[in-house]
Amino acid sequence: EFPEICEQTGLTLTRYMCEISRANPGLQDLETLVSSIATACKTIKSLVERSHITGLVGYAEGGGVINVQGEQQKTLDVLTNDVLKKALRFTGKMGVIASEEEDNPVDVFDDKQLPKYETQALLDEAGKYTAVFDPLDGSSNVDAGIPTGTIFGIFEDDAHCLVPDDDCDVQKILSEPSAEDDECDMQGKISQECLTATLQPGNSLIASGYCLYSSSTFFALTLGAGVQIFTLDTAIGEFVLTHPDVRIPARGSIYSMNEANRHAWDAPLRTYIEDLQLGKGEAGKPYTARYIGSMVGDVHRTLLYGGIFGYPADSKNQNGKLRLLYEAAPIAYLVEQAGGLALTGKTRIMDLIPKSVHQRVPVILGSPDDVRECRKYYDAFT
Ligand code: AHM
Ligand code: MG
Repeated sequence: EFPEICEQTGLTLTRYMCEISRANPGLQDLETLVSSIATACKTIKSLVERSHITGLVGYAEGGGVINVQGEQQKTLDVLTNDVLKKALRFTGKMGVIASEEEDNPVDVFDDKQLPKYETQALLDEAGKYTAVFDPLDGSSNVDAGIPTGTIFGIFEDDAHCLVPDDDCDVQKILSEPSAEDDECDMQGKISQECLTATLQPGNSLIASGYCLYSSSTFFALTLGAGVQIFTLDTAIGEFVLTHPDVRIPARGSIYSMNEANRHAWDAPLRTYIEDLQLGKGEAGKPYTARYIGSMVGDVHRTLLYGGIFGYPADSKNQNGKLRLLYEAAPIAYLVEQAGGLALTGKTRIMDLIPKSVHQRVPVILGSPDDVRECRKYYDAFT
């Protein structure tokens, strides 16, 4: 007797998405998008894992590349951004993307290496989704073998970023593909349509997730009906469902924040953490601390073990450090879908409409009882 192959492999992400889209024909596009992201994550896992062998370590282009946020990009930041962007482009379903590693939202077909008439032809077929992502979060840790992750979110919005010049006769160029490339200069312009597609609140996400590159490679996903976590089975190269319907514990016993910033935190947070340390909180016993400094790793642990994770505001960084659009909101969606809470302190992160692509926001998230307890300190203070 031979068991069915599916019984040996378990429920793969491929099969999970296939079943979801069969039951919900409206979600067929998401099947393609999730599959392309999962494939990109496998590539990123391999890039990260082999980086000391292939020499893909350190900073990009001799350390000279500073992104729009004033941060130095690592070689792997640039490469992994490209991997994810290309994977999404080839689905044919994606319109706009916004990434930590891109200064502005871009059309997924905006490729400087392609002749412009080809770009225009592709644009006409572009899909109706917008993706926001941080391709390699925690990359400052990556050369030391510390866990990193990819964060992504998907909105539905049929928009473009590229705007052809007024004198560009798109139809002519499409009908005569030999036309000179330079007839249409579409680069460097950001349309209002493009910003509207991108600057959406977490409430408008239709899917989000992360991939954690650690002792195992984990892929967490929500489509708005709970959270599923898959583990990469390297023997078959597939993500297999290992944590169905994840529910965050109502309360944990771990806090996770960068305590080096404690002197600059505001008073309610300092008091809250001190109470946790002294066992004076609602749990009545002391908490312990865990802080990786890679949000995906810290959030993954918080989802599974419970507790509270934060990158709060401090006197130096009034909006904390984490970016609303492609870090805080997609993770907030996952955490809420697992029964947790994600606040800036008092406000729900999911409700915030980003004003700019790289806007930062204070984050406090985790087990509902822990986050509510923390919130009480803020309420009492004002
Ligand atoms: P990055 O996107 O530049 O990698 O920064 C985000 C990371 C998060 O993963 C993590 O929570 C935070 O930065 C850690 O910052 P710090 O080193 O200040 O504690
Ligand atoms: Mg990041």
